[in-house]
Amino acid sequence: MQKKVFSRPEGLLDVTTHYCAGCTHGTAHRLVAEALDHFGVRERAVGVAPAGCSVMMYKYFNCDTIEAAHGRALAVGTGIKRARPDLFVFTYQGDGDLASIGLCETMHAANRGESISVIYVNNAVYGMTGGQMAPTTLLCQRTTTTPAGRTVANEGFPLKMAELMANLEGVTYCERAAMYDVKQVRRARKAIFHAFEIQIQHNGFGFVELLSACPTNLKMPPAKAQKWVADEMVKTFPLGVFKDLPPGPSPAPSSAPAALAEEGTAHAV
Ligand SMILES: Cc1ncc(C[n+]2csc(CCOP(=O)(O)OP(=O)(O)O)c2C)c(N)n1
Ligand code: SF4
Repeated sequence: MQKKVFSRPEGLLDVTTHYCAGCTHGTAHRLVAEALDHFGVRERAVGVAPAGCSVMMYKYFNCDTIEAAHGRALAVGTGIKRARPDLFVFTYQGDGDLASIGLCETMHAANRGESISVIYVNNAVYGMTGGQMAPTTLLCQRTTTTPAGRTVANEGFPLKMAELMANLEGVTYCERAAMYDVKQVRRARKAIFHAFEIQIQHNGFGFVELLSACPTNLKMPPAKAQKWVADEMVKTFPLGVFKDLPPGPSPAPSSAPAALAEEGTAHAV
């Protein structure tokens, strides 16, 4: 009998995605779906979708999903997790969504140590809207809004989210991985699995930044775009684990504060 070595995870629906050829959103989706399967949380999982190329992830993931206004995935995720601590909540966000318009929500949810797993796909541009500069655009990188290349004087430095998140006390685990070759995909998979574990076993906030390729807006063929991630992006965004706290008492609120949970004790002010 032939041994089955590759199949579609249950966490992914059997549909064709709209992603461009060589876009690593598809790879990231598969890794998240594998983690949903592995931990058996698919039926109690809620994925919070961003505005961006992955806005239609509800068409691809075989679990409940909800759409947040641009950048507000972690605010929406906080509401879900606090109302229903039994659910498994993950956000899936691009760099424009998480690190630009949603930076405030991102930092505060992390600082509160919400029990949520964050998948942050950093492709150094605004993909969906046609390749404008993102907070993560590299210095000298040409985009439609930095046609001569990003400069420190005009646009400041690329924002390093994994480094920022690691400094927040509420964050339990934070890693930056990539997906430009098989070895890196395996590392990214491990990182996503660990972030899920941090929520499932320790009620903690886990953050995984995934360096990703947007061949369309880089105007490169897929293989060249992957090489660009490996050769150029990694210089600015070094890969590795930035924080991984040992299991301990969770800093995260697991439910609504007791005073508010008891009927009649909450007062309008
Ligand atoms: C309030 C608001 N402002 C702006 C937009 C337009 N918009 C949609 S997606 C996007 C950027 C997405 O870029 P990113 O998060 O990096 O995701 P990618 O498409 O690269 O995966 C912007 C600016 C919007 N939908 N809503
Ligand atoms: S525009 Fe870029 S990020 Fe969006 S689907 Fe295409 S390759 Fe992926």
